[in-house]
Amino acid sequence: MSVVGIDVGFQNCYIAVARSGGIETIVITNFKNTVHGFKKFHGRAFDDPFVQTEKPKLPYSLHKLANGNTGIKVRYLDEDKVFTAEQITGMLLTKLKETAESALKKPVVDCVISVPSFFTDAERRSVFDATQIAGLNCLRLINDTTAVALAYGIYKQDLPTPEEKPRNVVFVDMGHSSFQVSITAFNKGKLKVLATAFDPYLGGRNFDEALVEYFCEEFKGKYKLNVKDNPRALLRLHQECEKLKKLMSANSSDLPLNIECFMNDIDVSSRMNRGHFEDMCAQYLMRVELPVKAALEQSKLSRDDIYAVEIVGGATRIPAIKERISKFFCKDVSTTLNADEAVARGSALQCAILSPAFKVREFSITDVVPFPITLRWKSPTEDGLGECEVFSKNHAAPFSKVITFHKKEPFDLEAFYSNPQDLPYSDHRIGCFSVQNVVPQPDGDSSKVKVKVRVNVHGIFSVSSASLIEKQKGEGEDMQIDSEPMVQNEGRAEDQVSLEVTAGEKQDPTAVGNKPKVKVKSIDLPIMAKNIRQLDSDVLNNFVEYERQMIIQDKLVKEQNDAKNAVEEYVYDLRDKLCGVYEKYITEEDSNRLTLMLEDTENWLYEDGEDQPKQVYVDKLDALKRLGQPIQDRHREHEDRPRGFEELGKKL
Ligand code: ATP
Ligand code: K
Ligand code: MG
Repeated sequence: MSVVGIDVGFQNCYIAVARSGGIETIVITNFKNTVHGFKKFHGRAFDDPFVQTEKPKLPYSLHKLANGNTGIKVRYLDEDKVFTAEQITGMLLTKLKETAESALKKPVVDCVISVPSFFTDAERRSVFDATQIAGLNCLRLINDTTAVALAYGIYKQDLPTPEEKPRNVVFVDMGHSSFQVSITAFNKGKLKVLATAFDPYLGGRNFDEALVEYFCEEFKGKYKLNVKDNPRALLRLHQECEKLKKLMSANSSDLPLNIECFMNDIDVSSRMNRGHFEDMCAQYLMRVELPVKAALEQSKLSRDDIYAVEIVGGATRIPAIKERISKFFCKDVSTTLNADEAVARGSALQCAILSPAFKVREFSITDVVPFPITLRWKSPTEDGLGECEVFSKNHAAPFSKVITFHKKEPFDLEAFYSNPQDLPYSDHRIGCFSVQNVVPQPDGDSSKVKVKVRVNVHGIFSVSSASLIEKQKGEGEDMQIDSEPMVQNEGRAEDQVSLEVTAGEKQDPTAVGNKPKVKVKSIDLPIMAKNIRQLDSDVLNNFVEYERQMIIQDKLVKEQNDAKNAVEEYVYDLRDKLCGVYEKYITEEDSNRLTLMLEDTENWLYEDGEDQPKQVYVDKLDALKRLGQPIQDRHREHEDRPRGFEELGKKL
């Protein structure tokens, strides 16, 4: 079984595999010519402003799904069909999986997939569903910058011991669509993310778009061309601008932009240089400092505490971006890691660590919660609502907490992100978790209900379990329940359980302390999750089945094509040989008859034989071979004869 890491980028995808010799990148895809740019439609409502601004720029159309989410229309088997984001990413992952399998000649099932650190619960659940559709076993959704941190730290021999002051490293990843910063503390055998900050809408594409805008304006005046009305020309301009942007990273002099037959048979040309480009992009360059600054502030470190600033991601090659980061930290940026592959390589390393099938040095990862999470419930207080922030920003994750409620009946816990303005999109709901079967105590009093909330290894939130604590006879009313230091392990990742938080109707300030443990009986309560932004299991199962059918269908289409091509090849091959090497081994009459038949077959392939079941081609090929084979045999016999004599001669 292979152990792989997958970086699904907005523009580029990488798969890396862990082998005994180290990590190797095996698959690289670039979406330019296919459906691309759908990464940010996961968990997004169709009406989301981002979706609406993207819509006109895409080479495919978007549709509102029944649940309000974004559907993507693509052509499949000569038909237009609307797929969910999960299905589209599922198809992409299937392709990556197949490509990796044929490269490795081994099945690929276990994997770790990277996601941006700012991905919300809905986005993570959606990507996770996509992995299921592709038949992958995703051991972890890892944050991009955390994967990079692992790739950086695992081979370092000189990290401080656990007792020493950690080594703090800043990781910066600017890709095509987004910008992420993390600050991570390393000690031997472990890393702890201290803070993450991001601009989910700042990436290389903004710089391409600035150039496109500029040249569209220029060509309007200079050539009277309305480029925006011509999607094909606009796409070409985009590609040329991206090339120009990359050239400007290496070259500060004036550079030409020439596109022949650009539009209406007109050749266009212009020039650009780095200085001008930077002026044009000032509004984007200004935004570079914000997340960098925010991350440093949140980490509570000073610049002097930073050991290195490591940059990855294609867009960090823009000199002005490097300069800004370097200036902020008063330090040169480092490029220790492969800027394009680091995310996939780190993910593969994490997969190797989590997979029981692979032996690798242990390295513990503590990540963070990107956005604070609050629970809300009905309560008979003044405003009728109780509220508690269960995870603060940059809280360690994965992590579980136990909260105690005092309730007489079943209740709902509404989970949402505390600060809607921080989110990459406007919907701050996470879901609603109903704690069921809650009853009062026999004496009519409220029952203590212990609820466990958790952010798991994928960064997904849930109310994971609940139990009702039955009062035992003779126990005092204000009985305290001690926090139970139950440490659960998920995979081999570190998982922690915090002390108890008390929240509920009776606002008793339950001191969490070292009170003696009392014997209690606890009853597990069922939890029903509602409005979770995840596919229902039957919908997911349908998608899994549909994807399986598509894989079978694709295989059938491929086999059919192969069978058809085999007939075509045989026709050409035999016809050539009939006038060549086979000429001596067939009568003229037979040769003419066969040539005619080959011609008929060729015509048939373009007409009735254009689209036939595989077996029809197989039969056709067999029929031709029955005629061709004897000629080939006579030819071979003759060819072999002299050699046969030679062999015989040697023996004699
Ligand atoms: P994301 O991380 O946003 O999902 P991604 O992972 O696909 O996107 P990367 O592959 O890291 O993105 O980077 C692609 C971006 O980097 C593109 O915008 C590309 O034009 C840009 N890029 C690559 N090389 C250079 C260069 N030499 N100079 C400037 N930009 C570059
Ligand atoms: K990438
Ligand atoms: Mg990326």
